[in-house]
Amino acid sequence: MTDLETERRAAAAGEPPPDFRLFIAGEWVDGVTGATFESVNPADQRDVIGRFQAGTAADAGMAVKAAEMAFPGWRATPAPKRGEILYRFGELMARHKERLARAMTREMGKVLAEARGDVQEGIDIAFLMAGEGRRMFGDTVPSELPDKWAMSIRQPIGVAGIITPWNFPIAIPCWKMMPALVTGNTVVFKPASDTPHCGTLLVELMAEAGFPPGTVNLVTGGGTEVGDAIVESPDVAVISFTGHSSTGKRIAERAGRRLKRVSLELGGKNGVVVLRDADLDLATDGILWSAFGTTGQRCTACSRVIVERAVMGPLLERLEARARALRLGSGLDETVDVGPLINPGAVEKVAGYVELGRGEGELVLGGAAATHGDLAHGSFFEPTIFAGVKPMDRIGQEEIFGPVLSIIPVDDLDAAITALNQTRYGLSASIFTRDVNTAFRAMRDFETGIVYVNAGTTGAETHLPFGGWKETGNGHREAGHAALDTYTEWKSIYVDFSGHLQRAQIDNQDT
Ligand code: UN1
Repeated sequence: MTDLETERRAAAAGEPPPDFRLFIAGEWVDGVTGATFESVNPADQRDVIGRFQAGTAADAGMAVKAAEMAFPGWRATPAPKRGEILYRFGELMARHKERLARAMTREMGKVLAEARGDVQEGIDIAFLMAGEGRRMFGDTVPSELPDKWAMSIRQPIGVAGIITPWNFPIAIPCWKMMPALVTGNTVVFKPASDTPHCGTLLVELMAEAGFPPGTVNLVTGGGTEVGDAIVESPDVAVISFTGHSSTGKRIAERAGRRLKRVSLELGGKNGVVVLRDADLDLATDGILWSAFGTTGQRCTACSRVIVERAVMGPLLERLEARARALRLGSGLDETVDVGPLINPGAVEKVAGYVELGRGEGELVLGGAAATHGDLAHGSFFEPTIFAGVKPMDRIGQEEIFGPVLSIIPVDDLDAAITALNQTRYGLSASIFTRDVNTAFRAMRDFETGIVYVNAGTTGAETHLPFGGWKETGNGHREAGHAALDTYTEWKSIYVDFSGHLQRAQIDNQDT
């Protein structure tokens, strides 16, 4: 029997849910108040996963202190040695992949295949960043003066505050913590309140991998208690946050007052453009996967299809038939296509957008919470499609974060590019076309951080930069080498071995 089955059986037998603790300075400890909150399975609210410490500012303060104390030792550890611990952590995640994936599906709801992908993304970034321990390239350049050396190196900033969302509860914390740690920063990690179990399991493995006490600290609890304390702490040098735009803006304002570095990964309103020459079956596959995978709860989810009128009918027909056939249910059942939304509040929010959408487009599929049979115990919502949406309609503009797709008809490629860019977000976009010239125009003109050609809007790999333009973020990137920029300061170093004073820009000029 897996751990998960044992836990679920215990829960069903009425045993109290297990208690989990904070991880500070290498010890598992209770929060100062002893107050707890529960994490429940979104596919079945009766299944309580555990009780977690409702951390406070005091707990966050202790975690920051521990991270501060650990910083000098970790910073002084050679980067390749730090990288070895990341490798061990990646290997541990690989060994525990199935257990982590099942725990994720139970706590967050995404179907198992996707949960395995989420864990894999964590493994991938751990290995990528482990390698950075032996790279972390700077520049060595010729000096303009004789007998002088010029180079740049990266150095860690200090304590990194890592505040993560529930939709990728393993991958995103790894995206942030791996580059932070390999570059020599120490970490205070606050996982989303909907997925504290995933965060805890991750930190358990990090401790096992051998990160020294205090390098990684976990504080569960609410955003206004723990998150704000981390953001406000003068001893936290850099914040990395993924989540709602409104929260991101608040964090940026507060951190800005302290000139604290902040990396924000916020909303998206990702569009797929389908042109008249597209392979419509392929486009249908790509759109379905991007719109209804993870129940639409990806920052990269496709929520707009911008289609040339000439092929709107046949595309819509395909989408509707395929979306109608999607099976809803617990993601632990391998035959299920679409899991639940994260919680009842999300169902309400999505339902609100559907009401709004009724006045803007034509509802062609779904539109309601799914409550038949066992689904009544969870937060399920039917895959929903609106046709005839105009680019500036609210359902065509606002991030819904649920299984709601808007079809926006346009006349031609120019109109498609205009509509695609007519949003305040800019995370990912895709185009389906067989014309290479058209594909290159889209690659050049889409105002997004990620562009796909003949694929959906999801599926970024960990070794290229991930992030968006405009209000999707504030210019930083996760993943790839670009992630290192968030967690390091550049130091440019000049060594003069001429034995006399040489003045740059002056002594090597004739006048
Ligand atoms: C997110 O939704 O915040 O490209 C991350 C993707 C995934 C990551 C999504 N690799 O959809």
